[in-house]
Amino acid sequence: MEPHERSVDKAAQKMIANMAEAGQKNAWDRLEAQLPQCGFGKLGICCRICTMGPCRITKKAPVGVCGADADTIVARNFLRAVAAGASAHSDHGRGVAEVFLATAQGEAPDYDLKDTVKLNKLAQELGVETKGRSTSEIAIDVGEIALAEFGKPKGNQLMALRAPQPRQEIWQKLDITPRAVDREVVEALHRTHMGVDQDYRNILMHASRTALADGWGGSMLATELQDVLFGTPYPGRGEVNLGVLNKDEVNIIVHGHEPILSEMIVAASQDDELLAAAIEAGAKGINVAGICCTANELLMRHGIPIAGSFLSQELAIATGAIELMAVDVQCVMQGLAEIAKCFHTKLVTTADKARIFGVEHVPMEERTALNTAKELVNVAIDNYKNRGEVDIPSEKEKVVAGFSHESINYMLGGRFRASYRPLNDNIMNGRIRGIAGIVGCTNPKVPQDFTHTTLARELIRRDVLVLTTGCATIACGKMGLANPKKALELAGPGLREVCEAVGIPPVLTCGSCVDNSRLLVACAEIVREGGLGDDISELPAAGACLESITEKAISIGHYFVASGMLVVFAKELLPISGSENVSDYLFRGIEKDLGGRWAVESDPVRAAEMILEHIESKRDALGINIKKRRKLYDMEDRRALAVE
Ligand code: NFS
Ligand code: SF4
Repeated sequence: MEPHERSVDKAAQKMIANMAEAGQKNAWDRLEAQLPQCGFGKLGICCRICTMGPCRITKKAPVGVCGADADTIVARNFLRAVAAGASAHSDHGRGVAEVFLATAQGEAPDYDLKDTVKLNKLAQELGVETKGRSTSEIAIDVGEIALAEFGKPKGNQLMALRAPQPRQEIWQKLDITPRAVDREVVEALHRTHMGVDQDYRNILMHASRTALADGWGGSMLATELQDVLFGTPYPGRGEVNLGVLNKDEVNIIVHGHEPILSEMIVAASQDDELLAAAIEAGAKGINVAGICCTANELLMRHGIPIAGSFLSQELAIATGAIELMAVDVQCVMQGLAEIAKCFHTKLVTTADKARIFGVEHVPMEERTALNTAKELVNVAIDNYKNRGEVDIPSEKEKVVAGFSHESINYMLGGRFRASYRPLNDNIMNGRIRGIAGIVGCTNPKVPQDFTHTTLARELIRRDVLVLTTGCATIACGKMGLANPKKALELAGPGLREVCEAVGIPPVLTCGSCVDNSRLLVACAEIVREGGLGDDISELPAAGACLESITEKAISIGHYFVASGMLVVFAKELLPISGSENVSDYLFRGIEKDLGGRWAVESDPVRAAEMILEHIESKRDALGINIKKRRKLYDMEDRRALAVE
């Protein structure tokens, strides 16, 4: 496959070509080596959860050894994916809660609580007394309650109380209000064990509950606590793409998901002594850049540049310009170890739960975080002298990032009367047709960045405001869609007018994948603001992830669906088509239960049309599509009015 068939990003194309020339392998090559991939896996109809199997569903053998049919197997695989995704987000959240609590207790001296306004708001929501109490007293209580949310034996997720009342009632009626994350995930594994839950509808109902425990629990807590610890994002400038690497500086890449690591490396990189050491080593400075969601976290809060998304991790090393790549958890390819061997790049794992065989491990602990980060920066500086040839693509694009729920609110309503009113009004008057979230990954099965960015362009052209997170954000950033000047040119007249008046771009970069919880909060607040129905399912809004790869993406998709939204995935990336019943439920039946539904469409233009059609049908249902015609009354009309 040619580089341009693998990615639409010029910088990536160049590195893919370079790697091919040097005989180095990347994810695209490994995908080719895997072809043809297992058709049963794609359809979701293979089961290996017991040793009577593995079983695969065929015409000749329509059930497994235990008698499980395609519906059960597909539903079980789906629930297991949701459970794994929810676990990943929530374990990240729990890690943040632990550092948060340690910080409040004075046991993590290198961290502090940056946003005390948000802390107090959160405290009130969680029922923690704030009057007459010190920040650390409040934070200890908040930290303890938050930590308990992950594993408490009784009760429901407290964050779920943020959902609109009718939404909560729907969940109650179906008995799927999410309990502690641990409980939902353990129950998911229990139900999907051999010989337990064998009614696909019942299995999928628990998938909804587990996903909700992620969105309105683990992920939301991760976002909230990170904002208090590291600061709530406000819009600022940054740059995205491999061109942010600097030929004359010590380049450090932070890759993974938890800002617990990356925040400290950023702090260490600004240390005067280390800067002096870098200069002594012949470099002009220290350049930290991010990859994957940790990059989004840093860009959102500090304007730290992003080198690339998931599929650019190997390409970044192939520039020859990376002295150190420090990784923590999630979306880190084992293939990095191989490519790092071809260059001077030092690859280091930092999370005890995520090590790579043969790669040096430097554990990051909350008590000694800054020191460890400084050690790592030192390793990078020492490694500068070992650089060989460097070939950095020139591409980089300006972005404005940092759209948290709070900052969108302020930008719309002004600092003193923060509100979504102007947004609601402009949706009601039709200048903005609706809202779409474009989220998720980059998958080598799809040309990198193509579908995310095409979909974004098609939507803003149709006056739909786009919110992005995860690697989709990075894709949009690279293609100029998070650059207000360029993106406004592409926006439809109504959207453009509103964006210009309020001073926001038509594509809002909202952060990492746990920050999809910001989109849930925003939806709940838009409903609360009034005029667009009483529940999230009434909003003219939808979500899409056309380049998904991970189980996390399935969990995210499903919590949006279970929150009342339409979610569009690429057909070949949602492994459910082996069961007509499961597909029929997730594409249609679930809407009657939860107001949201899944859809599949791999073509981004058609996906945009599908989303717009959905948005217009919601607008019709809200009655905001009826054009009020100005009527000129004649005498007869007036008389008629008088009679009435
Ligand atoms: Ni989300 Fe982030 Fe990227 Fe996909 Fe991976 S980095 S958590 S899963 S690949 S968007
Ligand atoms: Fe086969 Fe049933 Fe065992 Fe799955 S649980 S591997 S379908 S026998």
